[in-house]
Amino acid sequence: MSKTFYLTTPIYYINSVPHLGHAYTTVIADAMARYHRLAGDRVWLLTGTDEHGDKIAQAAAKAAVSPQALADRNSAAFREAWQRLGTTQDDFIRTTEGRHRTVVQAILQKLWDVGEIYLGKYGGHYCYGCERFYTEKEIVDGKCPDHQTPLTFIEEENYFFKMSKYQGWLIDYITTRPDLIRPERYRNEILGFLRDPLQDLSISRPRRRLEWGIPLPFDDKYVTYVWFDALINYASALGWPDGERFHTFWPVVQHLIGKDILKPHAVYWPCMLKAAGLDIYQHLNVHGYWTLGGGKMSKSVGNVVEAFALSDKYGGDAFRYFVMREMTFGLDADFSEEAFVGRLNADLANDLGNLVARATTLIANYQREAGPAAAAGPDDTAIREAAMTARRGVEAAMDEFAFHRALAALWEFIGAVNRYVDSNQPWALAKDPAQRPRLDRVLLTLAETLRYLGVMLTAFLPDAAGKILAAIGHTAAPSLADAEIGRLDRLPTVQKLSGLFPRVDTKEAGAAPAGSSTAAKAGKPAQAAAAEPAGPATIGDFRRIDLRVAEVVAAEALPKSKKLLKLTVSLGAEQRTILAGIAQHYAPADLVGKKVVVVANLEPAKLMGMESQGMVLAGSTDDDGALAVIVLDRDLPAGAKVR
Ligand code: ME8
Repeated sequence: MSKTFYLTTPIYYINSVPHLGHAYTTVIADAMARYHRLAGDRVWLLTGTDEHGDKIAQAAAKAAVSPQALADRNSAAFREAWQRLGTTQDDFIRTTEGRHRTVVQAILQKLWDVGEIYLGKYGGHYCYGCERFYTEKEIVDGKCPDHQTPLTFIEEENYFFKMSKYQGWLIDYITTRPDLIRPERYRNEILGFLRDPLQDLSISRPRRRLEWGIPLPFDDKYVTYVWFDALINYASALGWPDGERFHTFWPVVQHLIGKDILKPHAVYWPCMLKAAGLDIYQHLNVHGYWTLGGGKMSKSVGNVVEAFALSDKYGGDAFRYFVMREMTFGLDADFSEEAFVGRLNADLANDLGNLVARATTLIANYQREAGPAAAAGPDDTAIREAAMTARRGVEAAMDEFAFHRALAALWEFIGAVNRYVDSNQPWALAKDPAQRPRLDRVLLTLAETLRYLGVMLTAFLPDAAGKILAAIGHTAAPSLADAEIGRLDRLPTVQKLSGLFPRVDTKEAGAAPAGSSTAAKAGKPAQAAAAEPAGPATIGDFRRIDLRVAEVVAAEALPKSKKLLKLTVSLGAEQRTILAGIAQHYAPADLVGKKVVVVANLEPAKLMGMESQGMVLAGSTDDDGALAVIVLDRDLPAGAKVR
């Protein structure tokens, strides 16, 4: 049965233009919405812009334009940004729209009528950047803890929402719903905050000080406090109180926010909803902050990564993959172009891109003579099971917004399929007519793997997924129900698909203008520069090194060493023992049968009391320690020279 799913992003302030942080939230919201559509759910994805308040009025004054003109211009910039990133929101709300203003005023009137709002006096330290008062306890060195700018003491008569009376109810509501605010660290943070007495919330600003806002319906000398106005967008966009859309989607509403706006969403908003008689959201999903070189990136500090330049340069899918894979949902992560390119090369170009190129090429090359396939053997069954495991992993991870875990589960599967190709060697099967049915089974398994990946990747890498599905002639709309292996008994016609994610030369990336030399800003040397050899190598230097293809015939872990694996390799005419420092990256069984490249004329070395007679070539990254052994992408006899 299809379910309904309603997800919102924050509505972004239009005093600045979109940056990486905004792009991150919107992209992961988009991936989540796509994922639910793939599962057949009825989905509504909302984003928009937050256009009232001091901050906007001040930015407009500074730019010598009217607040409305600034709002129009910058709201359009957000809209265009999402168009460039290809996100699929169903609605984009602006808080200056009539449909929103009407609802804010109706809710205010309702609360006023039932005595939830009163006129009172308040004096406090106010931050214009945050649009809020700070308590003595929160102030750091007399400054805003967020912006590090001086606060202004303001005393004035204002309207207050009786939030304090909801404290007990709110604590109880959160305590009895363990996954209301998630991940748990943010739930704990809010429960901690609620140990101190909760104050009433000032919900108005006098018009003599601020004109730019929604007038209070019961006193037009005041405009509505911007947070009270903004939060209501989630309901006004659905047509509260009685739109069809409201009835369909409100019962399942989930919010996605960054940790900076936890308090308004976890404290003010549920109290407002309760007072207005609306259901509380199902989940508040909170992500961490992107930093640059460990420092804060948004709001006060201007060093913002050009997310769009990176996305244009390396492709929208690469950008989506990086931000979803790199950040553990809920925690902070550091952004750098090197890490971006590292993941692009390792996970996208190498693991996924190569698999797609290999599988489509093999099928395209051999599909003409295809006949009835042999029955599925243990290897094929293992792939089918790995696919099911990965799908279950994705489903469980996506239930909790754990994008990083969903992708890790899929890449585990991609690794298994790459090993399946290595060990089944379809190119070798093709040489022996008696093996033709087995070859056809391998090709069928690969074709199904491509369909599976094309479907499963739709939410994460929509462009690449579309290309994979097109290459195998899958024209139906992708559906999670098709992410299953073991259904086909005939090969589909497949087009070769190579270069899905071209590798990025890290030398070029280091000097790249896009991302505005994030590495340099972050105070880190570009990786390419650090890896540069002392001087140019001559062809003569290179020829002195005897590189050979070697087949790993046996591999074992050494109980006393965490790092070394003992490999027995065949160079055709001879066998050698090589101790390779790859135990943290490979299980011995993963290597047996692989054709690798070794340095055959390396001076033997004694390690752990054994002689190592050569060296296995592997690529690795300095920063996150990823490592991959170099293997051949086509079969060659052991002992063949590598030049
Ligand atoms: O707060 N890392 O708008 P805003 C990750 N209008 N995400 C980041 C980020 C970073 N460094 N910087 C910003 C507002 N974000 C209010 C919201 S909602 C009713 C009103 C993202 O333009 C993250 O989603 O300051 C954060 O919560 C949001 O942008 C804040 O956007």
